Amino acid sequence: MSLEDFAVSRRELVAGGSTIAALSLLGAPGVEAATAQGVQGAPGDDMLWYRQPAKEWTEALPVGNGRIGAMVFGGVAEERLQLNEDTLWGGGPYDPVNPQAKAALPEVRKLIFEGRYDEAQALAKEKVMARPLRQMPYQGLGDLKLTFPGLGEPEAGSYRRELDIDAARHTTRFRAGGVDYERTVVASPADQVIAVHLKAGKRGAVAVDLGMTSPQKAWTVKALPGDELLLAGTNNEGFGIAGALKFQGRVKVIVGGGKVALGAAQVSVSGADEVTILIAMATSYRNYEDVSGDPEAITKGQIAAASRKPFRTIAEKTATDHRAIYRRVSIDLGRTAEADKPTDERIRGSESATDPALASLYFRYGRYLLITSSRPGTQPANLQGIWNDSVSPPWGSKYTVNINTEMNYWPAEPTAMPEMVEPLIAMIRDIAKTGARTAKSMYGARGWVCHHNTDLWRATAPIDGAQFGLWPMGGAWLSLHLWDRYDYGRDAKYLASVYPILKGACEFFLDTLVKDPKTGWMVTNPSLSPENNHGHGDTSLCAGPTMDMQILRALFTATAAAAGVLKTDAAFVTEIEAMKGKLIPNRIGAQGQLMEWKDDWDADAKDIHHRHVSHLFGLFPDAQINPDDTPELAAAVKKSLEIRGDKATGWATAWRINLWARLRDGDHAHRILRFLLGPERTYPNMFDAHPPFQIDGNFGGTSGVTEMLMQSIGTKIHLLPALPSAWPDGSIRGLRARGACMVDLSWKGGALAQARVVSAIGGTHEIRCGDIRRTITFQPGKAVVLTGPDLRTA
Ligand code: FUC
Repeated sequence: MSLEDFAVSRRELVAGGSTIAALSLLGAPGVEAATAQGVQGAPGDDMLWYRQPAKEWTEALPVGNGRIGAMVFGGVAEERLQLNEDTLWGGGPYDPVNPQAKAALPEVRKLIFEGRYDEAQALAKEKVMARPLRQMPYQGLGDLKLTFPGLGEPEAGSYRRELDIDAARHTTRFRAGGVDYERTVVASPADQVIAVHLKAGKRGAVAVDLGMTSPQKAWTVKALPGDELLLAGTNNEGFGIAGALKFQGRVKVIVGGGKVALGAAQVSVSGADEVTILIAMATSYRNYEDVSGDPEAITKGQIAAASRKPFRTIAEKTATDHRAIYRRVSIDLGRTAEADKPTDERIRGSESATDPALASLYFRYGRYLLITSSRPGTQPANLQGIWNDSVSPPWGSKYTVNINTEMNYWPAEPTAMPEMVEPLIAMIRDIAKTGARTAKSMYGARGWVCHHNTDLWRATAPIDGAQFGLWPMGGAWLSLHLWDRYDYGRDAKYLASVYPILKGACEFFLDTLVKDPKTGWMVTNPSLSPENNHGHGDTSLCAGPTMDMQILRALFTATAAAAGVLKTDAAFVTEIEAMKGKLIPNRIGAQGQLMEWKDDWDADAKDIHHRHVSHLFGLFPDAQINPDDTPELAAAVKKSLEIRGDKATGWATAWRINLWARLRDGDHAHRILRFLLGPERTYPNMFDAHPPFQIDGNFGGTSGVTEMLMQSIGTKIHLLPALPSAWPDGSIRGLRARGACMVDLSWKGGALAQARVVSAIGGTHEIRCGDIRRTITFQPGKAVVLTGPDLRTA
């Protein structure tokens, strides 16, 4: 089956009906085997829990079905559910290419080649950057407020709120006035609603008033017959682009016993035994150029369908659908008594206590967060996944594609969540179209381009300051995820469907790479090494930074490999291979570091501890640099990492973990991981702190733990490449490696105990542990068991 077969239109998605069960086959029968095998750790190890309600948003806990989400505060007398729908962004369809850009670019290029970087930046600011200069922000939809009249303080020690990340369920429990209360929240992918259930240990004890508000500018809320509350509005304008979306949040109250009274904008329940609240949300967004959807019809349909099911059915189906993916992987890094403490206390103790299970919880939570923020048919996970209460969130809560969006998807393939990549692939299909317009009108080039950000409307022109935005590599980097999807799953039909996009990404560079007058290498210009001021002038603008060259090598290599699989385009392959040979190679500078730029400027950079480590892309996520094939370059990367230092923003800290893992220094990676999991980089709700909240660090951290335990590079599978001494005994099951492989492993006393590797399609792989290497030819679907650190086969 191909990914194409699963492409779910937004229409089907919002109409409900789960596609996930079928998707478990996606591109890798190996995934199925993992599902059957999945075993979880000790009870409670899949739990975030607290002894007090959330006060701040970063203490509240996220539920989501990929499309709609809620942050649950767990209040006693008042509960707040902060609500999101993933297509509620500012503005409407727009194309921001600056009409003056094409004419101005030759002069910008010339200034850069002449070393007049500040002048190049000034000209780019005036004539090249997008209009508007900013993209549209992702925004909050509203709040559902539940007020519980007459409810007293909980009895001492009785309060607990928890997020069960295995069942995808939030529960608040407490005892007040001698009565036990329990409130449960789930976000259902099958039923496309958020469902809340309120119950009490005494008949008639549930009383609640419901009201709604929105951070949007234009909205109304009213109570409707049928015990409904309707929040309806239009989205905000953004940077001069008029709002073009209608949205609705529809809430239905279903009571067991008791009475319901409707106010103008309030629904009140009294004397009930139990209450179910269903929340549906939708906008009129259909795709980046079509806003003709009908949120009224969608939310009505969803509420009508979900109302026919008891809460328990919705919650159980939510758990089943979630577990079908979540339970493919299990992890055990050891457990101490720390694991019995509330989650916020454990985060506070990350750097002082011995709590290996905190790292496994972070790993599991990363998988939970991707499953709940990116499902087939939804938008990809943005800078905040889908959880955002603001109308002007940091960096617009968009898709920053000079690292952040890519990092979101790093754990998807290795930790067996290939379906979760579908929204990213769908977005790449879109920006290949909008980016073709940008390539043509801005550069006069074939193919397509996306600069360092995109949004719901798939804008691809360069935004923000030229020193951040004038970077033509975002689309090329994203395209590598198209290849990875194939390389892990090996579905040739899918590959054929994305090949034109890979080819288009290459064509853009065949047309725009220019010869560096000093060296003769072919380089990008204008470009930059994200977003690092090189100190020659006050800018980052330059020609041919190392990262661009590395991304292009990876892109040309992947495209040539894809053409090879599809037996197509031999002449084109010759062309890109030839161009690959003209790119600047990775080089070592005067400090022994990997040079970040065409010139040895690393020591001149304005901030030598800069968060971005763009030029180390070649070691991770790519592998063109690695300790086996390019030991000198790997040593240079190490030097660069030492100069940069370990502490950085959340995502940048997470990247460093992956890099040290690729350098096979598990203890160093682990030290950084403990910092990432500590209170400076992790909020009480375990969301990554850039700061502020940015979800990429969660996903980068999940990937980092994976890279410490298993690395899949080409046809090589490296077991325990960077096992830290802090995790002497443990196991991980259900990981995936390239070539439709699945890997289970366990270790004892810091050495491999047993590994089980199976490839759904067969093929030859080098399995490695320490210095021991075995070349094994696998039969499709037949597992090979390797025992002990010397990889004995039976
Ligand atoms: C890049 C980073 C910032 C931030 C933003 C969303 O621009 O340099 O640190 O993560 O993306």
